[in-house]
Amino acid sequence: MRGERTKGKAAAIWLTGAACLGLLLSLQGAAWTASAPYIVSQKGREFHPNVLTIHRGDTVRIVNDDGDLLHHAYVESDTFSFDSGDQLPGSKTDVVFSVPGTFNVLCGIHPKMRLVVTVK
Ligand SMILES: [Cu+2]
Repeated sequence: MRGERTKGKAAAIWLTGAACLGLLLSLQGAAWTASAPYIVSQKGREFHPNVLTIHRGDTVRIVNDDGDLLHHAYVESDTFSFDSGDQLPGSKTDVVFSVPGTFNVLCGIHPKMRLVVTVK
């Protein structure tokens, strides 16, 4: 009798632990989904894609995969500004768009490069 009660308790603790783990994993999954960055390439002196619609708080990861070229992404607007500094070949730059609106991401080195990001 006593032994069975202990067994029941152990099972209850195990189940609670499993439920917590499940909750933790699902929370992590949700966080990962929300923060998974949008990848933008800079190959050929162009942003790919060059038009992007995202949600407020989303991250855009700008990847300089353009051979040995240097890039320098920036945003200049009344409500949101960003400056990557020099983007070395192979480097990745994360931009979190925290403000809704439509923004031009430009390159300080290549004036023809433009990425239009709409933040909802
Ligand atoms: Cu550039």
